[in-house]
Amino acid sequence: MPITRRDFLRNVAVGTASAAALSCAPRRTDMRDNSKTKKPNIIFILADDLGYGDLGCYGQTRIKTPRLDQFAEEGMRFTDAYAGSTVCAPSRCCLMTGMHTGHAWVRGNARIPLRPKDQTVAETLKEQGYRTGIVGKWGLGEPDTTGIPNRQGFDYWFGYLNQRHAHDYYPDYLWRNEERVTLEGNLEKPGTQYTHDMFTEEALQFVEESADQPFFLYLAYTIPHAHNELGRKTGNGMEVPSDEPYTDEKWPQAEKNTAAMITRMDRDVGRLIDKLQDLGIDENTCVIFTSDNGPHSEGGHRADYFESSGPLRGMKRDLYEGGIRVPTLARWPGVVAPGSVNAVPWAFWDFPATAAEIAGASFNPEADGVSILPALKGADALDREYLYWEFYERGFSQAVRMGKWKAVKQKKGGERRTELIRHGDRHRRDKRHRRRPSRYGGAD
Ligand SMILES: [Ca+2]
Repeated sequence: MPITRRDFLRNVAVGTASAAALSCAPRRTDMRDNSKTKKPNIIFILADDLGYGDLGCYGQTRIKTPRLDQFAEEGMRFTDAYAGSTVCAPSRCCLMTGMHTGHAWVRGNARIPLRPKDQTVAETLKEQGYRTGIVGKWGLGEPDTTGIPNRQGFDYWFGYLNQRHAHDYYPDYLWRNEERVTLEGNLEKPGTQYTHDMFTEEALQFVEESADQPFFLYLAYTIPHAHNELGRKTGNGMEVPSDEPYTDEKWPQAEKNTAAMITRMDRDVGRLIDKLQDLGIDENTCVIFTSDNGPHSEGGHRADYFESSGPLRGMKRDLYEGGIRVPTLARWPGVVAPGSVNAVPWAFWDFPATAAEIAGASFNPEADGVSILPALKGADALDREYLYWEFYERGFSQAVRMGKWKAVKQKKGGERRTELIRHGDRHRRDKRHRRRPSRYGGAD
């Protein structure tokens, strides 16, 4: 049918309108350009009891972690990054307040809430105009105490307050800000709402809602921590909706589940990176991924089954390297060089000073940490003398790392003894873990 003059003009008008609409639409490149004028976003992703050897990019051969391996290729892999402590609560206190365990308010897994006077990284970032959110496991304040996230600088909070509660991957309730939220699905049919999956959805939503302003997201996953109470009852406390892709492996069920948990988390970290790219804020977002302490032998899982400590001696609750040195990756396109490896020693109490510097501010001058922003940009040394840890379970123990040296003081054979260890030396006498090539970082 021949086109009429009127049709022609209408088509042109629609076309023009469409072109105008298209030119106004926030294309990804425009958003990226705009995003560079904003303060950088910060996302800190914390795994729970993930060992130095649990990721492919740290030498793991059986547990599949393609997205975190890609994360390492696109960013920086630290060989000598340390957790705040060898168990959950003190490690998280160091991360939030910038103090090492010789100064931190929370130094053990007791139910001690943070106080109003404890300055947190979230408070500093909030003062700098950041929207601050935490999703996952907190562990630094029970209900109605001064320690809950909303009273420690977080605008938004969803997850477990209590660490023991966090053992259960299918609980009856969680907390959203100061409100207790019933998980109806788990009440009606136990095993319906897997909290890790809920945390991922919450994190994706938080990022989406915060994309047009600077934000700080602390995503504290509980994978691969054991559900210890379930483990004592059934022998398998490694809770996961599916053991895929390991169903057909000839491994004990708890090990298949452990591997499936880590691979599930790997997938979800990948989804979060994809979300940053889809929103066009990838290049204005610093993402750090790490673990709160070394691997465990709990819930039917054994730390040595997949050699979760890699080449390091010890595991969770040790101040040897396997208890505190953790897999740590940083990704920030345009700032962190892709595929870089950095051996500079740093620890959780450096995070607040780092986040503050990224935001153009400074952190509590009484804190112990220093900013690792120079290391993120490629520096191989930081201006500090030593790193220090102390730990109160199984008797009082201490550790210090200075340059190439590490000392561990602990009770052995009824008396407290100090071992001086040259960093990078192999521990041939320790038969608990087989040796691995040093390219994945030296043994302690
Ligand atoms: Ca932990």
